[in-house]
Amino acid sequence: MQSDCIFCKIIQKELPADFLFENENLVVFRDINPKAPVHQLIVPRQHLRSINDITISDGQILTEMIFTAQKMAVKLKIDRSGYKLLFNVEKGGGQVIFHLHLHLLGGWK
Ligand code: DGP
Repeated sequence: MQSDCIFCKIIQKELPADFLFENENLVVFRDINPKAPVHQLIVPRQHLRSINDITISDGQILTEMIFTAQKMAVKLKIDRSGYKLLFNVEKGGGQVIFHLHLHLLGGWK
């Protein structure tokens, strides 16, 4: 938990969010500013700043984030029509919240 991190506060339920899934390792909630009909964020409970900060020891959580995205896509029935998974990395890569998260985007007609 990092005290000035919005996503840490959402994970701790100190700030509201529309939760879609959670377990002991990660949470999924709706993006407040959706860029697609489906726009969810898959967020590890552990505070990691960005993809730059991960090491081989974080492999398990990264794998779980991707499998969770796959599972959410099936649940939403967008798995066959298709979707995007996106990590923005640091300011130049469009990252504005510096707590690692995977965007799940889809649902276009
Ligand atoms: P990124 O640019 O990759 O750091 O994406 C951050 C996303 O987080 C952006 O699409 C908007 C979303 N977001 C920012 N603040 C909040 C919030 O307080 N609640 C929710 N649900 N989403 C947020």
